[in-house]
Amino acid sequence: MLDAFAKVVSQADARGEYVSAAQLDALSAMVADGNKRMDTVNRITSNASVIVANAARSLFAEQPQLITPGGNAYTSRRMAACLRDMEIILRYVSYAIFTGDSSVLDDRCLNGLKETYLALGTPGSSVAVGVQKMKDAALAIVGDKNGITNGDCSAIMAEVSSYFDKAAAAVA
Ligand code: PEB
Repeated sequence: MLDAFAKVVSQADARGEYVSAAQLDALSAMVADGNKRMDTVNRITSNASVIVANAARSLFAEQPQLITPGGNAYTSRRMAACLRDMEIILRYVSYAIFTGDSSVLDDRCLNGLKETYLALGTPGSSVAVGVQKMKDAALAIVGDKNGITNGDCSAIMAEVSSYFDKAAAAVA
């Protein structure tokens, strides 16, 4: 599990080189915008249950076969497993945003997840749709200009998108 700094160090070490000026510039920009990152994580974390519940509701409205008899989220046990999975994925995405690196998401959540869904007979493509819906909800909450200092949040929003996209692509 790496963060943005450890990632740069491991790459530099693999080449036997010092951290480059370009890498220092990139990390310096990341530190300068650190409040945006912390606010982003805080907003997603404080709204996690709403993000999960609304994404799941919307997924089941679009794909009602999941919650009809025989469906992959039919009966409370499977519904609970489904909501739990979405919560787990959102939690690892929040860690990736926090550390500025996707390795925690890759190594501890996405690695083998597609194969797990295949083995379970759970449609990974539906999980991917659920993840995309969590992304839309999270971006709306992160980008909400109310109650926060206004600034350019395009870079952190793009980064947030990339982690959700990565999770969706991993299970689709
Ligand atoms: C991954 N999900 C399930 C299981 C595992 C995971 C390992 C099997 C064990 C269990 O049931 O608990 N666990 C989960 C995860 C990590 C982990 C992400 C990462 C660290 O450790 N059903 C649907 C939707 C979808 C869904 C499409 C969006 O209809 C999910 C939610 N996951 C789902 C369901 C099960 C499951 C298990 C329904 C139960 C499957 C079953 O028992 O039939």
